[in-house]
Amino acid sequence: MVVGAFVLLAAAAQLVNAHFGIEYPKWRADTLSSSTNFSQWDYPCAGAPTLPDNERTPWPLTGGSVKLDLHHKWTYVFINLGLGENVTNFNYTLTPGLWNSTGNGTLCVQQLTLPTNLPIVDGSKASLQFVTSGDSGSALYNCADIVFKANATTLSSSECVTDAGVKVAPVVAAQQKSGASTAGLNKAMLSSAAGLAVVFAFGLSL
Ligand SMILES: [Cu+2]
Repeated sequence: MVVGAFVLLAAAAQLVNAHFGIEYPKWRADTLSSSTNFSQWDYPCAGAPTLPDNERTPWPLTGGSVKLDLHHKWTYVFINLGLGENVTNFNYTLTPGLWNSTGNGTLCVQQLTLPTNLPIVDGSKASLQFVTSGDSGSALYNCADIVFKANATTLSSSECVTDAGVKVAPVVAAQQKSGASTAGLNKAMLSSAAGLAVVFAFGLSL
């Protein structure tokens, strides 16, 4: 029984630290590391400062790749873009409709679509804000700094692989051109995640 209690405690401790990581573009800091004071609960970027220019990831002017390491059983994901050297306002969304991601593991999207008429040129600096939110409604934050480059490329399809168990779908269907919006809820969203919490806790401890 002592061992059992220990496993439960260890699982609970890991749940607190699970959250998510950014594998691409290079994130500002490893906010999962217990050797730093960054907290993914902190808006807008987990307390991590902007990277120096030579560490910004080059991104194509038509949109680049993102690769996340999701540790939760399911989560809503949204990615915002802010333009400039030292972004405080992430006012462009790159995930219209909001993503519902199920299954934990690697989620890779080879090319995110940029908003139309985005005022960027070769060399424009920008930052990406990654937000995930679960059933409690609280959000987790991480950021990555990029520079738009005419000669930048996306990850290749062999570099950008989503784990078999990970699925993603927009929560709200894209707006129709007629102006009538179809607010369709994703099927996966309707299934309750509450029953999975215990399974998830033990899954993490393995
Ligand atoms: Cu977590």
